[in-house]
Amino acid sequence: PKSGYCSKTASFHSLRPQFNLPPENIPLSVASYVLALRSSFNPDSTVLIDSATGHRFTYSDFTRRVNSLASNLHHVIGLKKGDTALVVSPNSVRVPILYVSLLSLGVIVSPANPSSTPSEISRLIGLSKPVTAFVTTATVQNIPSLSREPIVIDSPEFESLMSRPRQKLERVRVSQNDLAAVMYSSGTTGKVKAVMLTHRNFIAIVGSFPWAGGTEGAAEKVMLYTVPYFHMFGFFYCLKSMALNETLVVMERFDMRRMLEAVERFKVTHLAVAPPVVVALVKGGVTEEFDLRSLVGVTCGGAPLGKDAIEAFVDRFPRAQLAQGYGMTETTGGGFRMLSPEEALNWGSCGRLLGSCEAKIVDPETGIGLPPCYLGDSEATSATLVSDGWLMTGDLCYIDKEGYLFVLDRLKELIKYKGYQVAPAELEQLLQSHPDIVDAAVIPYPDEDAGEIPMAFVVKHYHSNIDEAGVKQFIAKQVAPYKKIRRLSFVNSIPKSASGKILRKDLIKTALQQSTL
Ligand code: 4UU
Repeated sequence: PKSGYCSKTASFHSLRPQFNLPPENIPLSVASYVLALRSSFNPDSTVLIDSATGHRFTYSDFTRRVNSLASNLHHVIGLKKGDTALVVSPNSVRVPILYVSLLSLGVIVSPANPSSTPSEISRLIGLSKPVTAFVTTATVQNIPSLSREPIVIDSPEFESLMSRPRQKLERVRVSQNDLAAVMYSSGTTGKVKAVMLTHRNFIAIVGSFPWAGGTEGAAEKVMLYTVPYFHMFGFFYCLKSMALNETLVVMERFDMRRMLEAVERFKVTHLAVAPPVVVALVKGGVTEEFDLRSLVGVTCGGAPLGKDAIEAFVDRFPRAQLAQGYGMTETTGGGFRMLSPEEALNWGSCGRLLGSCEAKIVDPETGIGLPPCYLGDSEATSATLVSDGWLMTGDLCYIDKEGYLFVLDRLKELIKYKGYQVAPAELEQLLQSHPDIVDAAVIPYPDEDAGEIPMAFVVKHYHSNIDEAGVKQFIAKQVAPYKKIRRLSFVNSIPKSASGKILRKDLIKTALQQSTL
């Protein structure tokens, strides 16, 4: 059938050409896989451009640094296969070089948000048990002591680790089923979890871009990703760009004006962004000051993109294709994407299944597989569960007859602030730790710029005179800025189900009613 739906298994198969994974028993790290694909292209092609300095790294510069760094990390620093390394850095040209080096050694990469507080980092370390951390001069003070000293990557010492190998490195045998990365996600419930992803997971995702290893579509693509490389979207996109002969323009911190300057200066052809950047691009006149004619594609994902933003974008940038992608940390970023101009015309959808993926739409209450076009039950509860090898996304979706995915709602307890995950349960626990707070609930509140902001409902002690600013500050001191509580309402009680579960949908309704009064 057109949609790829198979009634026998109640699952959807990709409509794209099937991608053949390398045989499982061949040792292959995703680093070797990426470099092998790239090596079929011109060695003088540019892999990275530092947007701040304009410095370019050709493929030969890049591989020289990767090899030198890998050798020194092994021989000088003592990292070895199976070790885990935390990486706490904003985007920089050093990050992709570090990722590929670590992956080639079989060292497990564990990237964390550089805006995390020391207590947040400690929690992550408790899960992933890294032997060392790669940090920057700005993040080093947030790292508790580990068995090895942290390595500061914006330092002259790191530069020298990248520039000369002390000793030749024997090729490390990495099996495809070895862990490549441990990334953090709250999944469908509140607690942060360490997601284990193998080299084969990444090979399957990178290799399922249809032009992998071929020349078609690989010409002269200049990419700029505002999405952070520590998040799955940015992480696997870096690997994909390195593999597919693309040039990656690297910007340390998002700034609209600097991004547009970089598009003009480096003739950027594609952007990968979260929805707030699309909203900002169509708002305000700043885009008019720049020559953006090089731009032919914008990929957006990580959170829902509103219909208004899509229409305004198509109006403002008629030459640029706006393509959506849907994925999760738990799926190695895999899932649904738009990969052609024809697919991108399907506004509001997230595209079609990647060649290496399969999907099932199940009734959230019964778990029974549903055919195309069925809409689920929005009253249902969500639970993360992996049964029969399937991963529960916690999203309310349907797939239409042409195989396009539409995301209607999120059933799981997750707030997406500018595409970043904020777990309500984490904030609720912090709120409840305040001596003046009796009970609390946190919900996503719609916001034009951020998509959603964390909003708290707080029941305070009858004798307490703590105010809104006091509560907000109490939380702000303990969490990364993107998790801050940005809206708050004091209430007498938190609505709960008979089993004690917070009735979030009721609170969301209350919040929206309050705002329209
Ligand atoms: C509505 O956000 C991500 C991954 C994003 C991604 C990956 C590959 C984007 C484009 C791409 O090509 O991962 P997490 O783990 O931070 O969050 C996953 C959740 C999903 O379950 C869903 O609720 O983020 C939400 N989400 C989306 N929602 C992700 N993409 C979309 C989307 N529309 N396009």
